[in-house]
Amino acid sequence: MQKIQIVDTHTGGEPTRIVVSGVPDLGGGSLIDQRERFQREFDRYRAAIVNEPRGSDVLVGALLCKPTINECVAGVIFFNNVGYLNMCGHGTIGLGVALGHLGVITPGVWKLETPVGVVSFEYEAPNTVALENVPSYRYRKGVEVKLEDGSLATGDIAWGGNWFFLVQKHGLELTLGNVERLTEYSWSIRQALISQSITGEDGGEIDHVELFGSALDPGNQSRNFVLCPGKAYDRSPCGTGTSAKVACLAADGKLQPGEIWRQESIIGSVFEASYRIDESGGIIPKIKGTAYVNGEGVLLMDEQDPFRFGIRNL
Ligand code: PYC
Repeated sequence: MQKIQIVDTHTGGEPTRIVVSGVPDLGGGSLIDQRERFQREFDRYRAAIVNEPRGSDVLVGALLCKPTINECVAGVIFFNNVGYLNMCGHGTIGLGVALGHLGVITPGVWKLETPVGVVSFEYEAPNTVALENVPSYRYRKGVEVKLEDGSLATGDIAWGGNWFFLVQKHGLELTLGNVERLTEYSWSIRQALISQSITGEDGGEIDHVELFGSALDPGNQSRNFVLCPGKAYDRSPCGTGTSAKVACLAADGKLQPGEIWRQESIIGSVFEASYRIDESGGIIPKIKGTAYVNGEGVLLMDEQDPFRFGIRNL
C-alpha cells in the first residue's frame, strides 16, 4: 500500500501538513517546474493530502522538494484545497518548526526555495521562526470595485508573495462570531475583482482578500480577517498578507524600517512584523510567529478506497 509520511503543525491556529515522503518524484528542476509537474501529473495527491476525508478546507500542504540552489536546506511547494500557493508565511513558520522537530535543522538562519524565490528564516528552537519574505510592494492604492449588491469596496492591491486586496473601511465587526458575514463579504470582493478583470501587476489573480480593523489587544496595532483562495479564512494573521500590509504601511510612510507592527488574527494569534530595505530599494518583510507540531504520521492510500485521492473539487 502506498504511504505518505507527514508532520502536522499549526501556526497561530492555522494548520500546515508537511509532506516528508511518499509523493511521486517531481524530477528536479526549478521549483516552478516542479510545481507545474505536480499540478499537471499528480494533482490528485494534493487533494489526497489536504482535502476531506483526511484534511479540511483550511489545511495548507507543504511538499518538501529538492532545492536547485545549493545554499537552500529544502525546496517547498505550498498547496491548499483548491490549488497552489506561491508562497505561504504561516506555512514557512510551521515548516521551520517541523524541520527542527525532525532534526533536519538546528537553531540558526536557513534558506528555503519557493516558486517565487528564496526566503530565509531564523529558527529559534523550539517553536519560534522569523522569516524574511520575498520583496513585497503595493501595486495600486485605493482601487474601487463594484460589488454584486451595487455597493463599492475600496482597497489596495499589494504583493506579499501572493496577491492581496486590502480593505480598511468595510463597517464589519472583526470577530469570530461574524465569520460567516466576513466570508460572504470578502468572497463578493473576490468575485467582483475577477468579473472586473482587476488583477495583480503580472496579471495574476488577486486570490486573497484581507479586511482590517482595530486590535482587541491594545498591545497589537491591528486585527485582520484573511480570506484564502478556497474560501477558508486564515486562522493566523497570514504571513504573506501581513507582508502585503507592511508594504502598504511603508508606502504610506506609516511604518519605518525596523519598526514593529503586531498583526492580530481573527482568532487573536499574533505575528510580529517589520521590514528592511534591500540593495535595490525593495521592501523585505520579516514575519515572526510561533508554530507547534501537533501530529506526525503516515497517510495510507488503500487502493480499495474510492476516496483515497480526496473529495474533489469542493
Ligand atoms: O501565511 O502566507 C500565509 C498564508 C497564505 C494562505 C494561508 N496562509
